[in-house]
Amino acid sequence: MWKKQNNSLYKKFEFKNFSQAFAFMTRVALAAEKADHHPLWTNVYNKVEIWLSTHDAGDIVTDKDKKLAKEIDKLAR
Ligand code: H2B
Repeated sequence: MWKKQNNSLYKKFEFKNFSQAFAFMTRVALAAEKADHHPLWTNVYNKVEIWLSTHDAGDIVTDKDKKLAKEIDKLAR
């Protein structure tokens, strides 16, 4: 579940290993670039944490974030 955290949508994803986590990040990177909407994220080994907000709108959550969040959920499967 995505949570509201500091004016952003936040979710933590966990994978089997680094390779799976990074493959996921690669898929997200391509989707983000296509949408011109880029995540703030961290990765340590098999964990990826993501925060989505719209800087252009003053660092708040907009429909762009909700849309990308839905897409990211699909890419995590
Ligand atoms: N990503 C996110 N998360 N929010 C934005 O407002 C945003 C972005 N704006 N990626 C885009 C790029 C903008 O800065 C460029 C100039 O298109």
